Amino acid sequence: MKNKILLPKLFFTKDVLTGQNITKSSRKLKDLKGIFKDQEAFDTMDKETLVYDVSSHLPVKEDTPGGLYFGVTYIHPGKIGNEYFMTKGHFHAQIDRAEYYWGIQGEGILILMDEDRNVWGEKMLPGSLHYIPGRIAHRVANVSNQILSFGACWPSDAGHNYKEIAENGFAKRLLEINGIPNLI
Ligand code: PAN
Ligand code: ZN
Repeated sequence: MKNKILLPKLFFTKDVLTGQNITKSSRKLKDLKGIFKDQEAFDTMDKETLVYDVSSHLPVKEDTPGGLYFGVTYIHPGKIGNEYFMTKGHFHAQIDRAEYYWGIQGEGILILMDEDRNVWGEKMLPGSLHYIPGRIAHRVANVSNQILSFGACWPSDAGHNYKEIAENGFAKRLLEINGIPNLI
């Protein structure tokens, strides 16, 4: 290693992450039961429909203090009734851990909720940068008719608390009303 100049191990070009040790995961409708409001509309849809996938670089073991993780999420366009395709959403398991998100392609809304269940949204556009402080649950909805891709960087000891959102949801939903996204 000494005095050697190594080739890069990773590339992040446009919204594509390639190189060593990339982990991919996907969420289909069958993985998102109970997340959307319109159960009837959900029941009529093919449960194999891909809603989003994530490419991640996780260079250290989960829970390692001081490390960083990097990921790109791709949310497909679509709706269940009038509710946009979106990520499950979570607080971090270590609730005070923060995160950066940034918009790459497509348009979305970053939906944020504090521990008192106050909810607000931020528009996500190509080039938008979003600092998500600790103690804030986060989820992204795709409001465009193309794939929404966004980057994320978070601490390796943050973890994900999906249970809280699975049980209680967010206090507001992002619904399309007269062709416009509304937090209701
Ligand atoms: C992101 C998310 C990713 C998928 O990397 O994990 O966008 O969303 P869900 O985890 O809510 O399904 C992140 O926030 N990491 O902490
Ligand atoms: Zn997170």
